[in-house]
Amino acid sequence: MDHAADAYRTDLMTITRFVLNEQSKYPESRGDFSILLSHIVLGCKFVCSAVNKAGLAKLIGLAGETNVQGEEQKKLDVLSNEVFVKALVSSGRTCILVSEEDEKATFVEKSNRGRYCVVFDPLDGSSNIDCGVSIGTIFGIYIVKDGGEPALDDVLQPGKNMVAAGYCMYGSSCTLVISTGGGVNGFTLDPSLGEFILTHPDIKIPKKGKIYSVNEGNAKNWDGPTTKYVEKCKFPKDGSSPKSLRYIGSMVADVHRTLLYGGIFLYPADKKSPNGKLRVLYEVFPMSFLMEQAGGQAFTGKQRALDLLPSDIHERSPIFLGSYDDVEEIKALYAAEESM
Ligand code: AFP
Repeated sequence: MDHAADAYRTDLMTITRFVLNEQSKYPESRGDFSILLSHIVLGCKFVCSAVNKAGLAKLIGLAGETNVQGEEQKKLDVLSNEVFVKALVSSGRTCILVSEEDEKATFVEKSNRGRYCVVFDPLDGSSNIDCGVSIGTIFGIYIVKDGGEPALDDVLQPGKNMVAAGYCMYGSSCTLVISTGGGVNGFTLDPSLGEFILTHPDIKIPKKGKIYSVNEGNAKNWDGPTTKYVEKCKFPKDGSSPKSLRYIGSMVADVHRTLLYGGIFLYPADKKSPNGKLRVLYEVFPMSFLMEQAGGQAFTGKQRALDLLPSDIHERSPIFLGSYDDVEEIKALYAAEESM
């Protein structure tokens, strides 16, 4: 009998234990971040349960409202947003919230205020809800600047200033991936325990991948470097094998696969959408933060994604992220075009 393996299986590293261990490395810590995270975890568990029950509970369907981007909101989006806003406000550790579903930022009442600003997309990939394909929550966390009243400038900061970022994927299992700036760790929800257990410690993205992930339906309108890059993926001239194409259309799922298997995920600019589609604060930044922490790169076509300074809470940006060497190739193509 393998007693060592048994000990491992019974010595569960829950996300709470993991965060408290991390916290103990900073004796001056007041535990605010751990409390905030426990409220985010609660939101993720609630949304996971709602997503799993959606078909049965007839939650699927339009709620008759549209969000900031003019897209139809589904009931699950509305529900997820409400759950996260309430969980974050009630943590008593937040001061500003920016949600994909709300046109304006939420400023938390003074009596309930803390130091953290949370930017999030409560349910990303909502067009995949009705067919049961993986969807997810994405979040990034800033600390409010010192002194004075919290202001929009506290969230209009470059992504490199985030103190933590993560996502929760509601798929065949519920997986929470998070970084507080010291690497990336993945936790899987054990439904029988109701606990997230560390299943993917210290995730590192392969240096080079064999997969590219993009909506090729937009190819007609791409710029030169993107067109050349995808052409290279399909018809490499250096004798290497062509890359495989995988595209789910849920950023969380596409990025999760990229993080684990390597490769590149791109949502480039095109003639119709010169800033791409994905939102800087709660899609591009958190995913770029995770990629860099896992040893990969994230590039906008012009600069390191985490250096971007957003001027609007719902701003969009093109994004190329994934394995270090793959992003290096797209950077070289943009540099070559620039020098022409
Ligand atoms: P929805 O929430 O409207 O499904 O959009 C999902 C998303 O923001 C992101 O999760 C995907 O990566 C991207 O859009 C897919 O966009 P396309 O449908 O244009 O490929």
